[in-house]
Amino acid sequence: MNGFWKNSSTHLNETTDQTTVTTAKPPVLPACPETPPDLKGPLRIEFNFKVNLDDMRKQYSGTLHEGGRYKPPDCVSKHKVAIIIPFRNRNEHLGYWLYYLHPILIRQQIDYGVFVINQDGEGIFNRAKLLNAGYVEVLKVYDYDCFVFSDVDLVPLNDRNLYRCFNNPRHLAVAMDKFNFRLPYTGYYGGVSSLSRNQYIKINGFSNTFWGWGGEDDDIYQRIVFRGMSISRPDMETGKYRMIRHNRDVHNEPNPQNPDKLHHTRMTMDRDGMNTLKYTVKKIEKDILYTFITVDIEAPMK
Ligand code: UDH
Ligand code: MN
Repeated sequence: MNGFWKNSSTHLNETTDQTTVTTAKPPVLPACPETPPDLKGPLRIEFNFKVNLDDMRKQYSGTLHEGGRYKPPDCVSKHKVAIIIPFRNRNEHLGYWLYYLHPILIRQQIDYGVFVINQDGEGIFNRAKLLNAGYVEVLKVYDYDCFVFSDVDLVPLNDRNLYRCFNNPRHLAVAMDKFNFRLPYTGYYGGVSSLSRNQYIKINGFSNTFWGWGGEDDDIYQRIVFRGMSISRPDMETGKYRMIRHNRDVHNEPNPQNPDKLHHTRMTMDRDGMNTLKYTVKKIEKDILYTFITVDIEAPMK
C-alpha cells in the first residue's frame, strides 16, 4: 500500500505515574457520498489573466500533497484517479489548467493525482504514446484504478462533469467551444476521456504509432468498440468545455498517414499498445501542484 494516512497522529497519554506513548489508530472515515455535495454546476472560465503558480503553491500547501495529490480529508473516496496530461512546451496552458481544475477536483471528492507527461526533445509529438507512458508511470506511484486523460488546454465549464470512471470508457469533452458546443461526430473521443484499469487493459492501451497530429483518438474509439464496449458520456450541458486558443505547435503537424491507419486498427491493436510500449524516463519532478515526468519516447525527427 502506498497510501498516506492524513489523520494518523501520535498522542501522549498522560497517566498519574507515567507517560506512555501510543500511536492512535487512523480514525474510521465514512465513505464519500455518491454525488459530491458541494458542486456548483456551471462555472465562469476566462483566460485573460496571468496565473501565479507561486501564489497557488502557497494557497494549496496544506491541501495538496507533494506531486499534486489529494485525498478528501473527511471521507474515503472510492475513486482513485490519475489525471494524465500529454505535454510539451505549454506552460501557460498548464497554469490555467491547474488554476481551474484543482478546486473542481477537490469539490468532486476524488482521491487524485495530477501527472504531466512531458515529451523530451524536438522529435514529432505523439499524444497517445505519452498517455501510455503516463499509465505505466502513475501505477508506480499509487494503485490508481481510474485514468483521466486530458489535454492541457481544456477546462470544463461545469463541475458536475465528474472526473472518474464509469461502467464503460467515458468521453468527457463532448461539447467544446471550438466545435460550437457540439460533438463534431459520433465517434469523437478526443480531448478528455477516462478509462478504468480493466477497460484500458482490455484495449491493450493506446497505439504508440500515431506520430504528429490527428487520428489517435479515433483509433482509441475503435479499440473500445472492437472490444465490445460502448462510450459513456455526460449530457451536452454538463459536458461543456473551453479550449484555450492556440496555434498549431511545431513538430505536431497533421500526419497524412494517420487517417489510413484507422482501417487497420482491428488487425494491429493486439500488437501495438501497452504490450509493445518502449520509452525511457529522463526526469521526475514533484511539485506541490503536479508531478512532471519527462520521457524519451524515441520520437523520429521528421
Ligand atoms: N500538446 C502539447 N504540446 C505540443 C502538442 C500537443 O502539450 O507541442 C498536447 C496538449 O496537451 C494539447 C494536446 O496535446 O492540448 C492536443 O494537441 P492540440 O492542442 O494541438 O490539438 P488540437 O486539436 O489542435 O486542439 C488543433 C490545432 C489547432 C490549430 C488551430 C488554428 N486555428
Ligand atoms: Mn488544443
